Amino acid sequence: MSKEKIQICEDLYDIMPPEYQDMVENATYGKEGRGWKDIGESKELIEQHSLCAGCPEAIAFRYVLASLPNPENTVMVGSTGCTSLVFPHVAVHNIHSLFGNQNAVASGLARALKVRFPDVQKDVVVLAGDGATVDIGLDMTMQSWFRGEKFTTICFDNELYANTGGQESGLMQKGFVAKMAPVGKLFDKVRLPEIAREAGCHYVACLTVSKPQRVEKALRNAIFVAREFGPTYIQLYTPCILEIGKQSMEGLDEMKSAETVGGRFVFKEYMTDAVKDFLADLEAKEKAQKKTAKKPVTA
Ligand SMILES: Cc1ncc(C[n+]2csc(CCOP(=O)(O)OP(=O)(O)O)c2C)c(N)n1
Ligand code: SF4
Ligand SMILES: [Mg+2]
Repeated sequence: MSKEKIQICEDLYDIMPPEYQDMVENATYGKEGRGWKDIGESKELIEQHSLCAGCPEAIAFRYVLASLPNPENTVMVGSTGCTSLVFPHVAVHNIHSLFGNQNAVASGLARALKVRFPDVQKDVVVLAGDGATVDIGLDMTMQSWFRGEKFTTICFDNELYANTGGQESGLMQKGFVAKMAPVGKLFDKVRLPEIAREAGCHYVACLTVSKPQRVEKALRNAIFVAREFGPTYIQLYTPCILEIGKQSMEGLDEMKSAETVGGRFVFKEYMTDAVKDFLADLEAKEKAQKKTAKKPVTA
């Protein structure tokens, strides 16, 4: 990796916003082993956001961006919703697709990038809400999995259509009453992680964003597996604090309670046997690399 992609042309340097200058000077592009721990020291990849204060989608975005193994060669595909408010502030190539079409767009993109850049590893990552992934976009989501497309799909699951004021989504929990769904959800939450596994995803993880290292691990696993094997899926619980009536500081507590035993978001991971071996191998290699890096240099 290198900082080449985000360098500012010398003649324009002084008129660029100070935030951008700061990003270029302090970016972790090119840094070996960059990850969620860099958040706080570097504003790289996301400068600010226009979500509600305290919205867990914001921190989820930061963890995802910080964990991308190859940000300068990654293209993210988004869809309409609260998530799409963040993309304009993100320093990673991204496409805003028509609501629900994200996995169809990503399929074409991943194939085109392979043809155009046969010698460069390009990662395509879809990031969309539950309404886009499961309801209106379910056909596109499933068909991309059936076809074995080599990219990662991330769903920010806040269990409703937040951006349009709170309509019911397939991932909404049974009985929940939203502002625009007064009857209450009549059916159980759709089991999308299990559907993903059965529709051909090689690696699936479902978790909250309360533990950044876990998000980082799941995302990197998903991206590495997508490169080698085929589709991968990550479902992250990012509660809409506005809809569930929580204060800006209460999102973390909500996620922690949803991931305790018996909760809707107890951590789960599915993978094929081949992927299990692949990830174990990868972990062993990473450990060996870290060990070598730690060895003192002797004269
Ligand atoms: C083709 C199309 N249909 C419907 C909409 C209206 N719309 C915008 S955002 C949205 C819901 C988004 O919900 P979700 O995907 O769960 O994302 P969230 O806002 O909850 O993060 C809808 C239905 C649209 N913009 N385009
Ligand atoms: S409406 Fe909900 S999901 Fe959207 S930004 Fe606000 S808190 Fe987040
Ligand atoms: Mg939603």
